[in-house]
Amino acid sequence: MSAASSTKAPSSPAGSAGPKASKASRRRQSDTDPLTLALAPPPNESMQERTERLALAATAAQTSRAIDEALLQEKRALDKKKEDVKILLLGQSESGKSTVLKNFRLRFTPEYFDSERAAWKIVVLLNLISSIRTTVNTIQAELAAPEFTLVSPQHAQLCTELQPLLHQEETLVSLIAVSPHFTDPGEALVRPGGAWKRVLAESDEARAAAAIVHELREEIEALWADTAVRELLEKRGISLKDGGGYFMDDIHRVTALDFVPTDSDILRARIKTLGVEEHFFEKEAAAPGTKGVKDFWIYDVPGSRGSRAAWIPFFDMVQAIVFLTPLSFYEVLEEDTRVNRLEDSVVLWKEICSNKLLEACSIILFFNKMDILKAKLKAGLIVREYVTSFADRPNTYAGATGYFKEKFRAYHKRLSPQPRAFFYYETTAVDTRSTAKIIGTVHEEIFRRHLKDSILI
Ligand SMILES: Nc1nc2c(ncn2[C@@H]2O[C@H](COP(=O)(O)OP(=O)(O)O)[C@@H](O)[C@H]2O)c(=O)[nH]1
Ligand SMILES: [Mg+2]
Repeated sequence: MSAASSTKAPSSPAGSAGPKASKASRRRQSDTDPLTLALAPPPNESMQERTERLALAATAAQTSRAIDEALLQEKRALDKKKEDVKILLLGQSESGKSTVLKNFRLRFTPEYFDSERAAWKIVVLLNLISSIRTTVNTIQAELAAPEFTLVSPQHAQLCTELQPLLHQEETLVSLIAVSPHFTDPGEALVRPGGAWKRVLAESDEARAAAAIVHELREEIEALWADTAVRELLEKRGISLKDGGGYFMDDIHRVTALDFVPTDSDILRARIKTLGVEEHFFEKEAAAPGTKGVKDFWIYDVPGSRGSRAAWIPFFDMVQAIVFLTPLSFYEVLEEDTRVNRLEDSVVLWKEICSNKLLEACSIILFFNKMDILKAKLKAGLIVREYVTSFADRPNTYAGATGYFKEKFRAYHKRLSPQPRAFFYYETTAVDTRSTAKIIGTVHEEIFRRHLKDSILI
């Protein structure tokens, strides 16, 4: 055995250089590495250039840290949002979803509710002006008819005097509306997110409009007190909706310069939002009776037939659905007058109950607008005339609600993919007191369920 063979260096793979040569090639490689080159100081850098370069690098590092921090916070917020309870409000258009949302605000985040009063004051005035516009248009149409009996030239005069109000409405709506193309004359359709509230609360135009409404309060009162005008509206089958009619009965108060809307006013005030609104309920220490309440989210969605596809993306992220239906078996849908309102609600209810994506979701049924049902029954509404299957059951409030409750309960039981509890409440969402109690119970129910589920997981 030769010594040489025992100390022989392991042979290098063909074509490769020895250890010395490989170090040199690594150095050459790093000299040509674009990153190293980009970071290296330029040749012949002066002291001032060096200071500037290092300062720039420090700023870049700081910016990068700030971005990292922002991303981290965003991720934390997202993680928290994932854990927070999320509630979806569902129901056909006009069922009372947005009104229930305001009840949640009033009950759980009263400070937030308070902070919005200045904006809602202007919405109240917009609703009032909208009713005046409807009335003025009806009078003018009557005046233009070949022979008019109900209105006189004095009414024409009153309409002229009220014109400045209608201009104010146009100005305000143009400030906040999504686009004039989406907007009926005078109807503000706003973008979700609530930026419109700041505009209304802070703009000079809004203050000027409030002053003009105040100046014309006597003319508004004269218009509304006129029996011929009332008769005309009735003859034409026009009811002043969207809260406007409600405020017309309270002109003196709402047109005062120092008018601050009450909770009920805010609940009645209406503004239309385009698309889904996400509302975050952050626990407020000052809110009474909110011990143990955690942050949560509510999604308020549009309810008309054409916009229901927008609900689906929310189905696999919410823990609870509050489903609203007025028992308006005596009405048809605004967007499709061939469809009975209650029938539409039942179809929707069946879809929601049977949806697999929602099988783990609590569904809470609100029979809303019960004040209206009570009033209708009192005025002589006969349920059987609209719903033949009601047959000869007692034509009373308890009779009607009991009957429909069992219908909804039966569908819930039969169609739910897995058994779940049936939660049901009769509500009048414009009555803040009774609704506050119900909302408190519903909230507790949802959180109890959620807590149980998280423990199980
Ligand atoms: N009388 C009465 N009106 C209600 C009730 N709930 C809501 N409203 C009114 O019905 C209209 C439609 O309500 P809204 O909450 O906007 O319905 P949404 O389209 O489902 O969001 C508004 O003018 C509300 O003031 C209720 O329980 N009783
Ligand atoms: Mg709504």
